[in-house]
Amino acid sequence: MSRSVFQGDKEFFPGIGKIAFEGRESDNPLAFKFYDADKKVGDKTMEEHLRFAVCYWHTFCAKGSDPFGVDTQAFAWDDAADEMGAARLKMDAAFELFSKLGVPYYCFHDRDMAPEGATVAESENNLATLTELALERQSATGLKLLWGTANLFGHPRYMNGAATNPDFAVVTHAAAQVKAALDATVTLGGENYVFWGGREGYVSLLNTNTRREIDHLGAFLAAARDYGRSIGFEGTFLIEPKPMEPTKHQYDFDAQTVIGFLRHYGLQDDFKVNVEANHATLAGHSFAHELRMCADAGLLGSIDANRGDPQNGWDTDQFPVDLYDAVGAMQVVLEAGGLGSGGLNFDAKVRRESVDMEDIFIGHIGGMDSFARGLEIAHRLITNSSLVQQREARYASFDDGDGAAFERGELDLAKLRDLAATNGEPAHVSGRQEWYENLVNQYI
Ligand code: XLS
Ligand code: NI
Ligand code: NI
Repeated sequence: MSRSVFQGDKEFFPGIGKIAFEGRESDNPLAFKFYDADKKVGDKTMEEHLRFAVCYWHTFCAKGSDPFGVDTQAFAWDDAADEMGAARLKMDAAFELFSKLGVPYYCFHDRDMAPEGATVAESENNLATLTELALERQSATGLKLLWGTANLFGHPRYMNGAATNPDFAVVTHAAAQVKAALDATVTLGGENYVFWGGREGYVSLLNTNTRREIDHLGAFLAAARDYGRSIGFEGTFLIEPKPMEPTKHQYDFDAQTVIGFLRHYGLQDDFKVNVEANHATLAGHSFAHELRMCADAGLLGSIDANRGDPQNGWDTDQFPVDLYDAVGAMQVVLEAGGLGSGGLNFDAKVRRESVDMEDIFIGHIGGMDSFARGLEIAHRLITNSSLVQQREARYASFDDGDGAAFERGELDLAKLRDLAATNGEPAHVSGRQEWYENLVNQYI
């Protein structure tokens, strides 16, 4: 194992070297079976298509606690004299893991990377100090920042919301955090900046003025956009929809809600959507549905790749291993022309019972292999099968004549009525869902 892949004085994942592609016959759990970074799929390599990122929070901060029990995992990087010392060790561990896994990107919340201080200024200094260190690590390893964000849900001050808090004083603290997190993101060359509004919603209508709260969110995001642009942020702002948890009803419920919100507040030229698989299913949608809604609107920004548990109704944030889902997602991404400046961020954590350090690697390897397969299968499905042509052929009646005139908005309701009367009962045309389903399975 070469020492060049880790950065600090201490190796946090001893015995694990750079993860290599060994192919599907390999029985090495610490090797890729399908993700071969340089392999071409169509005109781009797997690495260029998939743009994988590791998240700081689950991977280096969450230690297996749940509402019923304390941490089950122990991390050597927590073993420091003070919080700033622990934050430095955590960064060493993070860049060691990123490099060994061979992902091109990472993502973080301000508070994952640097501890909150006693004052706004102290918090800003802590983050600026760790940002300098991250910048050094990035230039030493070639790692890049997919997105930064601010944790506007953990501190008790945000219990009634951050940008949508009924108390203006809290809104100003949220703004201070976003300003500092934007500064850090720009310093680190982040390609996107995310807003996930865990507390931006309400628990009871009885004590909530939803109209004012949603207006405040619009004003807050516009201010963040203006500040970001003023300091040279050229990337994409992203909203990450989630219907609930922790707040009972969140204002960024699902993709369609966010798309409508962005257009209503005139934010659609700077903001796109970050779709998380587990949030899609919490909202009663499929992962592919949410991606498709964003792609149709030209607002597909990035992806938080994970999965929920079909029998559980919460954000379990498991590593994505469902091939059918990965194929469905990659089909939408490929048809949309790729992820642009977005990527596939593993917003996922190993289970509370997975307490070995190598489990973190195995989880990520499984997710990367699943999306590599999803990419190859979806690419073949689109280029070799007639799926796309068959789907488009269902709409052929709009391609010319009266159908095309209707699409152009040229036929009024009375004219449409006359066409129905003249042309009689339409033929029953099969939707052939089973044919499509069998085709996908054939390609898998
Ligand atoms: C929580 C969200 C969160 C965002 C970043 O459910 O997924 O992790 O991705 O704030
Ligand atoms: Ni997420
Ligand atoms: Ni989530």
